[in-house]
Amino acid sequence: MTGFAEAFGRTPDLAWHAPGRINLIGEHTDYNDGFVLPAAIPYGVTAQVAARTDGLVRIVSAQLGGEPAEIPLDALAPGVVGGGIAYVAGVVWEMRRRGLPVAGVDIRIDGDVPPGAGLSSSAAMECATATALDDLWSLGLDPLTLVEIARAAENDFVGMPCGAMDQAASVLSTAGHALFLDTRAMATRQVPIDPAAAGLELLVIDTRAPHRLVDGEYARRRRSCAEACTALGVAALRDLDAGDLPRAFAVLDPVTARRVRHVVTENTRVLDTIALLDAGADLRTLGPLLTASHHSLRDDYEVSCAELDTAVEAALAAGAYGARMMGGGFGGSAVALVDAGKREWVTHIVQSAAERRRLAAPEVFPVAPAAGARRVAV
Ligand code: GAF
Repeated sequence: MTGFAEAFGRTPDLAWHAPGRINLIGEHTDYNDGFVLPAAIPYGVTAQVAARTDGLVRIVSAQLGGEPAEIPLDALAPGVVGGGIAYVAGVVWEMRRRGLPVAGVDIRIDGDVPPGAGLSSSAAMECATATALDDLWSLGLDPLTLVEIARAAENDFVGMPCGAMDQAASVLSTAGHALFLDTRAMATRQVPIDPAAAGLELLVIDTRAPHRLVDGEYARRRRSCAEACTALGVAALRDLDAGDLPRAFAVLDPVTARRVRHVVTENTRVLDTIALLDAGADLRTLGPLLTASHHSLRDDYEVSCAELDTAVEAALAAGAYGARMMGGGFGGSAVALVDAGKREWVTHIVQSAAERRRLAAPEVFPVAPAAGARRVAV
């Protein structure tokens, strides 16, 4: 693994760590002005940075290895670099695009978010870079601006049209809380959640399913939502509620109407979850909402896959109170709410189910809501 000194022949000036995330509920709602409830996880990315005076941006990744990528600031443009490095370079590019006083810099990225698990390793890379550069250049940017910079890097430099959930979770989360985010107002509230105190655990089930067509299908879902808005005369699907669904099914083709139904019902499920948490309800009562979210993503939004469905069904059969796929879909991870003492049993049942269907063996591990981006020792 390449260290900073080995890569650049000098020591870093400072370092920031930004976490990946789980999402309790609120899937494919963030680009529809809707509600989400993610939480940071104790896995993430650290960006070590050191200022340069020659206008050169050098980037190295501990995981990718190899020689640092070297790009003169003036040459930074979408398409110039690819792979994992693009999430980092994109942040520098976006800061420059905003007219911020960007200079040359050496950046080393090191992360422990399982790659391809749908736990937002890319947002963690962007947010670690954005927060470290904000500090290095004393930009004084507020956290929401850092979220927007990270998201813009992914949208406009990398070319992935994501919403703001992952970057918001990475920057704004606090330990022991889920982050309730209204993506229209970009208003947030920290919602205390303590599964351990209730004898429960949130288990991540990384299906290790290879992502298939994720980006293309994601963009297609976004287009369907935009087309539905035009046809129904609303600014965003957030503006619809259950009473509008009969009209959606009358006006739209059946597939697009089902996409709309997912977004409308998912927003309601997030608000119902928040209501339960605010009322101090037993966390077990969240379970049916999580499972209903999965069914809606599977049947109406059609972003699940055999691996995710198998994981969710097996976790429920093993006694989970609720389980659902997370993130964009077509692979990645599910989350299950289980009795803490049942972790090994659930793992066994989930792995056996995958084996019976000749699917990759899932990795199962617990996560507790962790802190958002923070400065760490170099
Ligand atoms: C991916 C995206 F990056 C998020 O913005 C969000 O849309 C999610 O898929 C689906 O809820 O993680």
